[in-house]
Amino acid sequence: MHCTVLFALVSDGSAPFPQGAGGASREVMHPLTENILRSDVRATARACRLCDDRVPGYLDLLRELFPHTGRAFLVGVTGNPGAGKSTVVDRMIEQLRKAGKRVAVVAVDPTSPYSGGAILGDRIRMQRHFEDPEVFIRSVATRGALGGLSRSTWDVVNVLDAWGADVVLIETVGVGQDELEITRTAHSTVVVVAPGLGDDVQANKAGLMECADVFVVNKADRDGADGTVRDLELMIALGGEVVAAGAHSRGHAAGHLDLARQEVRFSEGAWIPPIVRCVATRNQGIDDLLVRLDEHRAWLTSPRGQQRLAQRQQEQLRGFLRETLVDEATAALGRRIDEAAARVLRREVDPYTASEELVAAFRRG
Ligand SMILES: Nc1nc2c(ncn2[C@@H]2O[C@H](COP(=O)(O)OP(=O)(O)OP(=O)(O)O)[C@@H](O)[C@H]2O)c(=O)[nH]1
Ligand SMILES: [Mg+2]
Repeated sequence: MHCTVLFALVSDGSAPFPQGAGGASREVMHPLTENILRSDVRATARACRLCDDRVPGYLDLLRELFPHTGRAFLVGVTGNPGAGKSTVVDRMIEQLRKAGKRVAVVAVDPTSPYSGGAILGDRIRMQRHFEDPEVFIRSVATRGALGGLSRSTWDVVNVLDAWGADVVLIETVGVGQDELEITRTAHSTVVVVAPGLGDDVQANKAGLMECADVFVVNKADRDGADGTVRDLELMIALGGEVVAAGAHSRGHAAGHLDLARQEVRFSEGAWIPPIVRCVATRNQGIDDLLVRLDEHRAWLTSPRGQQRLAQRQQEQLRGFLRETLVDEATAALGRRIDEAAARVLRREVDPYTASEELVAAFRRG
């Protein structure tokens, strides 16, 4: 299939996301801001490092950049370890570059034991793009207690948005709460599944699978791809209501899905995740994937899509708030937290009362 659409919505400037005001009224304070806005790659890389390490002043930089963000289309690419996410991302970069788009990739480095060394592999795979000044590839490391992974990722995404990325691809392994949070807050989420992982489809239904705006059944050159597509169709259908038998057509955002001649109807205006077969290693199906993402991006402008964007924003802000509150409370309470834990251990107080007392102490300041 030849791809004709390729993010038309990106290029015609009619992005469904509220745009920044341009920040003209504020005096530029941070030395990096101007260079990032001029798309200087070195300044952008430096800003990412400042955000990673939370070097004092990094928040001022992010505040200054914010009015210049909101233009990039943020696409999460997630899925089980080894499903082919990086290969898909690599091909997406290639296609988007052909269409003249500026692309950023944020690879969220998992500490998961499945994926030791994944980033090195990713780097080698994406090596050919490193020379291209219109492609920016960055990994975000999991740093345990030092700030949330989700926050760090969004800090970097915002820097890359300000740098001028048309599309930011965020690769995460779909395990762990943080990663799900990241995935849920992208504009569109691609869940990559490989054949032979049928049980995983079931196991992950509650978390990962619910995030999907588009499914990719990758490694379609392998046995079992049809079965995986059927499993996914079934799973998607469970979200709808079977209303009639005998329908043949299969629409994406059309409000119905034909499943073994059972027509399944979805609520008005709902987005039904399409399933795209890919052989990423052979560059098959990637153009179709980009078309589906384009469609999803268009859907985001619909009333239901706008609701989804609002929900995304609420979730993201709640996450930021949670983190800010915890950081502030932890810093303010200092040793009192450990002291309270010791008292609970000695059974002098129950943990419920202890945490209420800590909150009260924090409130008193
Ligand atoms: N047969 C086949 N192999 C593929 C395909 N796509 C990727 N692979 C191979 O699958 C392996 C894993 O691919 P990656 O792209 O690293 O997968 P990933 O999901 O990014 O892996 P992690 O980041 O480690 O979770 C590599 O050896 C790829 O060459 C495909 O379409 N067909
Ligand atoms: Mg990978």
